[in-house]
Amino acid sequence: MKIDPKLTKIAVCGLGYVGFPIALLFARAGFVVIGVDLNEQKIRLINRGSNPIEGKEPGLKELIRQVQSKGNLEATSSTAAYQDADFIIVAVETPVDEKTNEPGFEALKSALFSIGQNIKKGVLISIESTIAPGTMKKIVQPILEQQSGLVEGKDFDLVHCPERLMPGHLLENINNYNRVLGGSSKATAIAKSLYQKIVKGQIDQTDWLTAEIVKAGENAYRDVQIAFANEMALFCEALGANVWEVRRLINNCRRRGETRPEALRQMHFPGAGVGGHCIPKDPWLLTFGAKGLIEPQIVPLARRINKFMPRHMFDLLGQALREIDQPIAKSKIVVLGYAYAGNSDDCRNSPTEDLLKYLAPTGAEIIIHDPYVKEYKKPLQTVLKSVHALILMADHDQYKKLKIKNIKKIMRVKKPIIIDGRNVFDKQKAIKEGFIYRGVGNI
Ligand code: SAJ
Repeated sequence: MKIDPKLTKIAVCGLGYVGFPIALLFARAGFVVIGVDLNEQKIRLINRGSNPIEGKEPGLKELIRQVQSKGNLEATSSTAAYQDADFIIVAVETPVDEKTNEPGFEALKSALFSIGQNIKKGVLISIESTIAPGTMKKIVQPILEQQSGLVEGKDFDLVHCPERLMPGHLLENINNYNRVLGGSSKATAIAKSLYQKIVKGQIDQTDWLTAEIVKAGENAYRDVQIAFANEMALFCEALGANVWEVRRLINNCRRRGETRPEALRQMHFPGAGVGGHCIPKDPWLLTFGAKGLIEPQIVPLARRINKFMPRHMFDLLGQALREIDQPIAKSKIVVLGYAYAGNSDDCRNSPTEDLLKYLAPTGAEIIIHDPYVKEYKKPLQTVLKSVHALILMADHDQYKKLKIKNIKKIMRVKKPIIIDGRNVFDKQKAIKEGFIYRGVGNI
């Protein structure tokens, strides 16, 4: 289908780390783009050409400048923006409840109500949010039809094109990653012509349900892979082996008869926990989709193992303190890394938040450091002074550059402790310098 950007209006619902870059890229491609968000502050920032997204995003500032000069992107809180849109892209959050691990889809439903009440015949709507299998059929289509009085497939088209973005690589991901596009053949053909204006990756057409399962499933798969690495770390601790050497040797073996490098096994990294906006949530979206139909085993178990790792860090600390009869209540402990991953400022679902819940009631003096998080940016030299133990939670480059000898000097305690959640420090060097060292999978 031929789409002339100059004559086509796109509305983007939700201007977060998914919607805002998408809006920019379609605007740069020449479309008239109107972004809709509830957050007035974000709207003001975008309309004056500022960047509402925290953290380093290569190319984003330049893209904002290009679009600002073209003047074809506007942000608003008014849902009337949907009225004459030819395409509407929905990129709102789909969190799961901390206690029930179930999604409420409040933001999605509210967006769909507003969109349904304002759409015109002939519009195509693409849901980019990650959703539980069955959501397109059970929630998205019914709300849009009820609110608009239109019939999906006849009066408007509806597709599911799940986002595949990683903070810190947003534009690169949108431009280059392959996409899954679920919907009827007519709808996906139209949507594909639209997405090809900004996506160089392959666009795989399928149905709604398959697209829903693919996105939630690919992240559940990653969570299971990480959980396997974490359980291997627990095996190695119990048996007195070094999981990092075990991992190296496992990954140095190809499947029988294989010669391709990608055939090497890919045991993931054990660590202090699994955070972020996707991996801790998407497995629960997958299981929610099959609720009452099957009793999943591996996916919930992987979540439990990964969720346990911050507790395990706390247990390793307890073991080390007991070894030197240092009461935790009288200890000064520094936590290195508040962000959920190395060299990121993103703190969503950070494993450190779980660790702090275990540390808080002990009475210990807790100091948090993170070079990427405003409130925890203090200089390391001051933070490490007269500290009994350091717990490494995120492998920021700054920590990898630390010299064990210097750390010992600054900590100025007889038997300092290192609890290494990301295999950043060299265990032998640490022990030689007089540290008590406990690494995940290498104690
Ligand atoms: N982690 C481990 N061990 C590993 C890998 C990660 O403990 O071997 C931890 C990290 O420290 C972090 C968490 O898991 O706390 C998540 O890390 P991640 O690298 O998966 O980062 P995310 O959350 O940004 O993952 C996203 C996902 N992309 C989407 O949902 C679209 C994921 O599917 C991608 O595989 C990942 O980006 C990527 O590598 O691109």
